[in-house]
Amino acid sequence: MIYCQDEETIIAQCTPQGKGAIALIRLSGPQAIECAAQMSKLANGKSLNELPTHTIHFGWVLDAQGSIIDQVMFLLMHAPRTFTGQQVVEITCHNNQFLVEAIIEKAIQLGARLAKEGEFAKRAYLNGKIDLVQAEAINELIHACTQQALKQSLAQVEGSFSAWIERIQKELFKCLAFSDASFEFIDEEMEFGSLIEQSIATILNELVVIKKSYSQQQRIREGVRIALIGAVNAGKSSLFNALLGKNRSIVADIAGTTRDTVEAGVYRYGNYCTFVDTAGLRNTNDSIEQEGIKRSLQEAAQADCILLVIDQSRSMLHEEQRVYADIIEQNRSKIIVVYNKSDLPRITNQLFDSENIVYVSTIKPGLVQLLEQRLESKISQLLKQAESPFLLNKRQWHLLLALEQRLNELKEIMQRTMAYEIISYHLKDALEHLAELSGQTISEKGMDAVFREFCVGK
Ligand SMILES: Nc1nc2c(ncn2[C@@H]2O[C@H](COP(=O)(O)OP(=O)(O)OP(=O)(O)O)[C@@H](O)[C@H]2O)c(=O)[nH]1
Ligand SMILES: [Mg+2]
Repeated sequence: MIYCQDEETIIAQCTPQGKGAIALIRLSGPQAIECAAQMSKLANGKSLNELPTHTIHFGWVLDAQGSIIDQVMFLLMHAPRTFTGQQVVEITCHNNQFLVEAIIEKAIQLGARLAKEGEFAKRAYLNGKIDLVQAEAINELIHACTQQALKQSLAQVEGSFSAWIERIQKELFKCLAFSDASFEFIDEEMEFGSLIEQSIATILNELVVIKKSYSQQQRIREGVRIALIGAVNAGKSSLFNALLGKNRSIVADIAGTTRDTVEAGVYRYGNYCTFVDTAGLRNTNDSIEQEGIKRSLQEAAQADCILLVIDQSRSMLHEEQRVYADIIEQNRSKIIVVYNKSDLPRITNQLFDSENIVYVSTIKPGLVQLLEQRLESKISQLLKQAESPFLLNKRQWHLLLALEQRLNELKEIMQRTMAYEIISYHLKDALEHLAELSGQTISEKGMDAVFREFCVGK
């Protein structure tokens, strides 16, 4: 454990900037309490220097002339039982940017410096309060856009992934012990070999499960993307507005009203959903409209879910039928066919399986709700597919791939030879990868790359 005794004292606002009732400012470092003591006056007449740890005090932050900057609460925490493992004072003040800045400025005058991105978490990691995987999970937790991401990142903050790494580490150490022991116990060589092979096979199976859903985890992380596509005038923008509950996109009975994609995000069904309205599909010589249509098709390809909106009150052109059939064919698992304008008599032939069609009308609100129910179940189905024991980031993903590659190599080697020097060498190599995953051996550069992802104040 590296204890950051020589670190400077750092300060930052931990709550987001902007108006609100209160803001939280955190000071961490060897001089944190001294610094807070010098800039404060407490209602109990005492100094923060002389008070016991993990106590809260009402008081004021004072400027150089001794005038009050703000009325605040001080949360006093002595090392090492703090988030960073250092001396920490958290100041809860009124959330006005001038006040927050004046308090931070005062601390800087007294010797603190502004914290960099993720610096508090980095100190927590360096002081052994959390491992790297937990630090990354804290960042995920802050940015979680779906309930599932929140649940999984919270579990990772609590150490679920770290516990998995530790278990695999133990298993590999056990293999290494068998491998090394076989130098001395030649008679047991075969038995040791098969024990190692069994362990490697079990770990590889676990890796397959963890890896399986990685490509779909983006949805868990960032929410789902729902694109509305279809012919001009089908009512895509009307539906987009109805789903959002606000008039975000322009609606008109002029074909080709929407010429570029318009997107808006909302929290719905426990997830962050980005709805994307697109330019209507039709044959046109207008180059701007053509570009819009190209973008619509790109959106459809990228979306997690497509609402193919069809005006059921008019007949469908042959060309249209062909385009829709293609879109459905290519996106079968993620499409919902929406027959809009069902307040009007139905003219369009039922082209598709009836269970895939939802009849809506944007001027009859109850009918949009039917689509919302369908969407909700589609999204939960999509997120279920993406479920995995852990939520991995790119760094962890690449290290797991490297680990898998090494274990596969080892498996192959063991089929050819039982040369234990070689087996031990590969096991040590795999263990090094695991150590890098949990941050036990990560380089300064790698560590900086991890914490740069964090915001200031975390
Ligand atoms: N009767 C009826 N009219 C609708 C309904 N939904 C939309 N409309 C009308 O259909 C016309 C086209 O609606 P938009 O929402 O602009 O259609 P769009 O698909 O976005 O059209 P483009 O942007 O041109 O591709 C407007 O006059 C709407 O008022 C509906 O459910 N019933
Ligand atoms: Mg439109």
